[in-house]
Amino acid sequence: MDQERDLYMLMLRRMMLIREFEENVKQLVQRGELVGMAHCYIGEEAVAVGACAALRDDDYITGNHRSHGHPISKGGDVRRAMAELLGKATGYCKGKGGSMHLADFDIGILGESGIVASALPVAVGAAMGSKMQGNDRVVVAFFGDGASNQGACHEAMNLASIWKLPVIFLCENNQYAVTTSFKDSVADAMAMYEVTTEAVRRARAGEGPTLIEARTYRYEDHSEGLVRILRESYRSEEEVAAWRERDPIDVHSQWLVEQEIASQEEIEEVRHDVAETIAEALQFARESPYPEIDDLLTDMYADPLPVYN
Ligand SMILES: Cc1ncc(C[n+]2csc(CCOP(=O)(O)OP(=O)(O)O)c2C)c(N)n1
Ligand SMILES: [Mg+2]
Repeated sequence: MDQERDLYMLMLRRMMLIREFEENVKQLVQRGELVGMAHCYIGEEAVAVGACAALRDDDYITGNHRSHGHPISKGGDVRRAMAELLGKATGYCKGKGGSMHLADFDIGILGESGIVASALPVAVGAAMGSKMQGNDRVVVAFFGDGASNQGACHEAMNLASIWKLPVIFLCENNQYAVTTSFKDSVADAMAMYEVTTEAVRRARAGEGPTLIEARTYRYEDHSEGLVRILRESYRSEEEVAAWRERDPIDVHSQWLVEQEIASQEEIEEVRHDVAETIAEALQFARESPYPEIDDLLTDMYADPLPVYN
């Protein structure tokens, strides 16, 4: 029970970490301190946190353009993530990747990409690697409802099925691809944990891939700083408010209290601790140096470059 309690409290903590991290990101964009695009995951936290709770450290994940939450759910370091967003040399990709390129091979975070659906074939490749090496590592590929329309998505799923690869395709159906509605839902963290645990069991047992569709919702605009016409043209304030009523952090907190796993005070302690952790990460990122000009091309190409005849 202690182990289970630790896991459920860790899930709460990680959801809160993502929320606090991105509340800061929103402000950094507004102040012009964070340049470029930043796509927030606020409202969707249960999906990544619940799914990653079912994984081991040496299992893999891939993400997309909306992927601050995925590495945090896998146990990533919020300091290195924040530094990467601010373009600092202490960031996950030494400040050269930014918001859409967080990777940490040590804990199975294979990377993310702003090219919609492009990480699905990468996930299938990693799953093929697991199979060829004879280990039982599974891969979770996070992608959106919009990405499900891309050819690369279907090609990746087809190959994974034919080769019975240990990959879980996790579609985060947040109802919209930018402003295009999917129509018509809720992923709570425990439901995600349970369904992913079963998919992981199947994958490790050699039974092949699973497709999970998590119905979820993003509270924020497609990306920070989006022009007004794109903000207001496709959904109503009432729709957003209705989704906020079933907030994943509130749902999980309530469940913890109802099950007598944690008290309200303990939940508030986690919230307080998370706020301190993120504030400290931001300070770390701000105080970190930018990469040196001499390092511009370091890590960009294979070294040595392969020679093809
Ligand atoms: C191949 C490609 N086409 C179009 C885009 C522009 N684009 C960026 S995000 C996005 C919507 C993706 O929607 P979805 O997969 O549902 O993810 P969400 O943003 O909802 O999390 C589009 C069309 C892109 N980055 N890459
Ligand atoms: Mg979407």
